[in-house]
Amino acid sequence: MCATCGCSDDAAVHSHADDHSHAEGSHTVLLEQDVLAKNDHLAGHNRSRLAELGVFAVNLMSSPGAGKTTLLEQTVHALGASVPLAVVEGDQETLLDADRIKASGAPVVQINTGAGCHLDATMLSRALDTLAPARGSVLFVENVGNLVCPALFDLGEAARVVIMSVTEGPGKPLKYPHMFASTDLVLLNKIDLLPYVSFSVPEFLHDLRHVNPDARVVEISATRGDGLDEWYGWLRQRPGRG
Ligand SMILES: Nc1nc2c(ncn2[C@@H]2O[C@H](COP(=O)(O)OP(=O)(O)OP(=O)(O)O)[C@@H](O)[C@H]2O)c(=O)[nH]1
Ligand SMILES: [Zn+2]
Ligand SMILES: [Zn+2]
Ligand SMILES: [Zn+2]
Repeated sequence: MCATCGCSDDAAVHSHADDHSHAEGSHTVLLEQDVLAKNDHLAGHNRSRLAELGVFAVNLMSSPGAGKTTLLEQTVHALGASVPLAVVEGDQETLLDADRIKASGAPVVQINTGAGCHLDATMLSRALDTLAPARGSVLFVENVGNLVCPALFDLGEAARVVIMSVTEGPGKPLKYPHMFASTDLVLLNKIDLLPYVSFSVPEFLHDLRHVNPDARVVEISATRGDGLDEWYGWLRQRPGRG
């Protein structure tokens, strides 16, 4: 995991609305010894909370600039009238992405991670307190642009989506295997630029299959609209880990 990231230093402060209990003293010590174990525990709380609300949470991950916010803007325009949607925006600084989503018409909260390079389950829990997503909604969590540690932090999401753009060059699934191995869906974005960049789709698919034989792949252009109906179809099915 990321050794320099300070985003996971909060004490394990959480209530147990459900029935489970544990000795909070030893519990906290254990969790301090293992940031990921603590995170996984809180992710479990988020998962139960989202399930009780019937909210389908999608953790959207990519390199910076792959097209996450553009895709979300398009999705809000296309589905916002028929499906309740909400968005959590993660960035190190600024409200820029949240302002873009707000302008497209969906409820949104921005989380700034400061020096941190990923979202964790505590941050999502706090965002849920503020956002209070509607029963039955689809909740998009735009993770911090980073192909490394976001893959290690379970947020309690039902499904993971990686956006990879054709401008990023070859070999990404092999160089960042954890990210690509843990995803349910890969959106290969910016295919409108294929004539202008050196990128082989068959080579990408070949590399991806090495680390993840099962992930679904959809080729899209978030700006031009190619493939987006298939993405909306995937969202409507709400496939996930259950
Ligand atoms: N040509 C082309 N450009 C795109 C496409 N999708 C996004 N872009 C452009 O790529 C740039 C980055 O898009 P964003 O949606 O801001 O990317 P992001 O992943 O949200 O970026 P961060 O939040 O900074 O990680 C913008 O200039 C978009 O207009 C696409 O399908 N084709
Ligand atoms: Zn607990
Ligand atoms: Zn963005
Ligand atoms: Zn990190």
